[in-house]
Amino acid sequence: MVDIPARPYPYPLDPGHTALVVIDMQRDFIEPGGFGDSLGNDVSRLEAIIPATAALIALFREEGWPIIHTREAHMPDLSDCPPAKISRGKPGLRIGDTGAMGRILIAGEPGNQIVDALAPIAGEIVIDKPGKGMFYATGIHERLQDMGISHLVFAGVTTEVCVQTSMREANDRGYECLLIEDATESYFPQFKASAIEMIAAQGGIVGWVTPLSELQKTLARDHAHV
Ligand code: C5J
Repeated sequence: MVDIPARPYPYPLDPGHTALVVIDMQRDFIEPGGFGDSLGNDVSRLEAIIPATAALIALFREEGWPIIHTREAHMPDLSDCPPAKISRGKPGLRIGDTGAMGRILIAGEPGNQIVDALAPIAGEIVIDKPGKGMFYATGIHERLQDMGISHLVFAGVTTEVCVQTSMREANDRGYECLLIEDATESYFPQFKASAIEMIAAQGGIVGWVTPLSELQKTLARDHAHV
């Protein structure tokens, strides 16, 4: 185990059994002209975490540890889409409607792709998730179990929706979860701050939280001692 300084107390990272999960870093949430932007959100907040997320991905690639990228994506006929996601939202800007980057949150559409700067490479896992959480209707738990993964490090957007939901799902399934706080973001700063507090509250009721620099420094120090 490698102890990473974190809140509420050091995160016990298990090097051979840890994977990175990058949640929904998709054009439709992050780029000007996409779904998030057309809803009136300030997408520059989300765009700003691309460098930290890229550095986190680079760190896992250097270590040779598994990386999972998720996309919020639905089938073109919406048959896999939970009803609430179809019926709620702004008319004309709902899942399956046509936006500037193709049909909103539909698999294969331009806006549904992961941003170029964080594009997955061969060997990394990419899952399309119809829910907000990464475990609902994806089969990822079984794949992670087969890989011997017990620890998950999280990044991505948005902190209080798909990231927090996925962490809660993971926590209930027994994974030890660490959120990298400068590699996650929300359109609403107060929601990000609250989500982070909730995750680490009550002795880590959902998991741990730390900045990327703590993970980088600790792993570098650990390697220097080998
Ligand atoms: C949302 C997400 N916010 N990826 N999706 O609808 O958090």
